[in-house]
Amino acid sequence: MHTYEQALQAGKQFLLEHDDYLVVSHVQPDGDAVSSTVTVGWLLSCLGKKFTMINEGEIPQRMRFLWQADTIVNMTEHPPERKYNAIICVDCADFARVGLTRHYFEEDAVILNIDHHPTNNGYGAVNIIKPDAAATAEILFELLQRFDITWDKEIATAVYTGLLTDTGGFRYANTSPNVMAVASQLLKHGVDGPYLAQSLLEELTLPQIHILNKALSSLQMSEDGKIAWVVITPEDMQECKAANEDLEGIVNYTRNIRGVEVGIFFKVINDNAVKVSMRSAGKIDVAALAQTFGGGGHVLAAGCRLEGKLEDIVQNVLKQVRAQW
Ligand SMILES: [Mn+2]
Repeated sequence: MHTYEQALQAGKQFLLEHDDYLVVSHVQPDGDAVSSTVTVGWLLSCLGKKFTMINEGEIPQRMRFLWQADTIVNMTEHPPERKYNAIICVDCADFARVGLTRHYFEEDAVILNIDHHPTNNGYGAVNIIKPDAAATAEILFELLQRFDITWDKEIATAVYTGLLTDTGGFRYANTSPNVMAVASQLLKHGVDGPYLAQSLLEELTLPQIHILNKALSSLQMSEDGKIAWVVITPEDMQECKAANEDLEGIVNYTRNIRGVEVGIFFKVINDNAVKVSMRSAGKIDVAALAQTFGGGGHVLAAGCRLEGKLEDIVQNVLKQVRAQW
C-alpha cells in the first residue's frame, strides 16, 4: 500500500534528483497557494537548486511580504520564453488549476503534485496528497521535517500563513489537533501570529469596504429565510475600483445570517456569464449542488460558472437549492 510516509519520501527524492524546477500554484492564488509556492522555493534554495516560481496572474498585495513572493513571475506580464522539465504543483486539485502556466511545461515534464483537496486526481508522476490536511502548507511542514534544514522566522511565517488562511484563522472544522501542533512549532520559530491575523484576515482596503457595501445592499432572502443571496455586477466593480481579490469573504455574510442554510454570491462576469459561489451552514452539500452545474468544491463551500442571463440563473440556482430539502 502507498502510504503517506512513502509519498513524502518519494517527494523528497524528487526534490533531490532534479534541478531547474518550476514551482506553480493555482490561478487566483489564495494564502495557501502563495505560501506553498514560496515554501517550496525556500526549500529548493536551501538545497542549492535552481528554480523559478510562477503564477498565471498577480500575487495579492497582502501576501507580497512573504519570502521572495515579489519574485513570483506573473505570467500575464511575462509570457513563456523557455520550458521546464521538473514541475512542482502546489494546492492544485487538478491539472487545469495551473491555468496558462502549463505553457511553460515540457511535453514530457515530470510533475510533483502536492495538495490537500479530496478531489485531487493524482495527475503527478509523484503525488503527495493528504485530504485531511487543513492546507497544503501543513503537508509542506511535514515534508520539510524530512530535510536537514534550519528553520527561521521567514519560512515559519510562510507555512503559518497557509495554515491561518485555509482554516479561516484556526476556526473551520479542518482545524485539527495536528494543525494546532504545527502552528505551535511555528510560533516557537518567532512567527508574529496577531500581526498575520490582522494583515491577512482582518484588514480591509477601501475598495473592499465599498464593494461589500454594494453586495449587502443587494441582499435578498427566500420567504422561509433559508436561502440568502447577493449580486455584484461589473458596474459595481468599476464604481468601487474593486479587484477580484476584494470579493473574498463576501459570500460568508449570506451564510452567516441566522437561520440561513445556503448563502449564495452571484458575480456577474458579463451579459452572458455569472460566477456562483455557495456556502452551506451544514445540512446541504453544496459541492454536489455545484457539480450538477459543472462546478465543484467542498461540502460546505463550492462554486460554478453558468452561462445565461442573471435573472434566469438566479431562479435556476434557487430552484435547485430548494430541491435539496
Ligand atoms: Mn489550500
